[in-house]
Amino acid sequence: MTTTQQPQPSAASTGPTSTEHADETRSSPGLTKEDLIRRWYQMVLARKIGERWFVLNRQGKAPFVITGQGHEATQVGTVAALSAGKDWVVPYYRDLGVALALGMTPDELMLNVFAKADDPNSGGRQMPAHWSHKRLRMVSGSSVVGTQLPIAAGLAWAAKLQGHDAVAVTYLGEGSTNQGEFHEGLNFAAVQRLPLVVVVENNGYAITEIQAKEMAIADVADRAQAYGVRGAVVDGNDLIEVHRAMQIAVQAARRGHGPTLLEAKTYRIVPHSSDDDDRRYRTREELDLWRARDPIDRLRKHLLEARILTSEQADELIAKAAEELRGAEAFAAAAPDPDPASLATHLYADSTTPSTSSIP
Ligand SMILES: Cc1ncc(C[n+]2csc(CCOP(=O)(O)OP(=O)(O)O)c2C)c(N)n1
Ligand SMILES: [Mg+2]
Repeated sequence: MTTTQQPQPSAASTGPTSTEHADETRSSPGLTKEDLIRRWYQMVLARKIGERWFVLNRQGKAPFVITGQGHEATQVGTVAALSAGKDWVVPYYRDLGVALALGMTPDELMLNVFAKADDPNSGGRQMPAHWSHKRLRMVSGSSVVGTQLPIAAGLAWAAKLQGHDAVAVTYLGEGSTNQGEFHEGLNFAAVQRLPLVVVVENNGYAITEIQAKEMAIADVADRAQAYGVRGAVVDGNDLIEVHRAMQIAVQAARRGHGPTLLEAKTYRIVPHSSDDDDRRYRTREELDLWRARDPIDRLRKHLLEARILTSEQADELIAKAAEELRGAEAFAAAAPDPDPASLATHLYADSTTPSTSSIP
């Protein structure tokens, strides 16, 4: 791989400069100091859970894992602009941070990776990271990338028809924006001016393929123009920037101004999944370049410089996250497996004889 093919750090054309990151007054409307601390803690916890999932895989306790280390600012920052439990969320496999920030507990996340009976995502039936949570209005997508777009557009359409104030948000990678469903879903949402926000987590890779091999454009957000919706590019490793852009998109959707295609430039600092060896397609130097732009370190630096947190308090929060994870793992490891007798539950209709009584 040549240097020119490597993904460039942050959104070069639109991303903030490093000087701006040192600005103590940086904030986003609607994010208090307490919110910033809480969201930073969620980023730390999401990172630790993702790291732990990989260890559990290597220990043979989780046959497959897929996580989002590096994407935390995009995932937590977008959720921070949502109304949890009211807005509809259709995530994709990378979105551990979305699930956590929305309200899925560490216990529930660990039940998920161990495929336990009480896993709220699927009762242990789906692969890990195929998110679903009824109370949180998080709707299960499919492993088939891009298919979440029409589902999210449908949810936004239903909310609009029913006169609800809810928006629908869906997440996908940049590679998945080449799928037909992305275009069909976005076009329909644009025509109907649906309350939809499409968040593209652009990490520069679709498994082994770099963006230049996925599409002939630099910014996925340029595709918005073709459908007549707003497009925005944001530095996906900066929680404050992400939140600000997401808040604008969510408000536009709630006010009836239709969809936004929000592209967050970020990077996954782990392999695609536990089945992938990323040393075969990207250099360690490239990884180091992005580790130096770690979204968690970046927000920590801001919190310290703005005197919102001391480094001792930051360390205490990191220790608290480790403790919370340990407790969740112990709880989930001891939880019951699904009853084999329930194997077909939720897979087939309870009755195979269609009732005609309700057909007018
Ligand atoms: C329709 C379809 N084609 C191929 C795959 C295999 N696949 C799973 S993830 C993935 C890469 C998707 O890349 P991107 O959308 O950029 O998301 P990322 O994993 O980088 O976050 C592919 C090709 C799939 N699941 N569905
Ligand atoms: Mg990608």
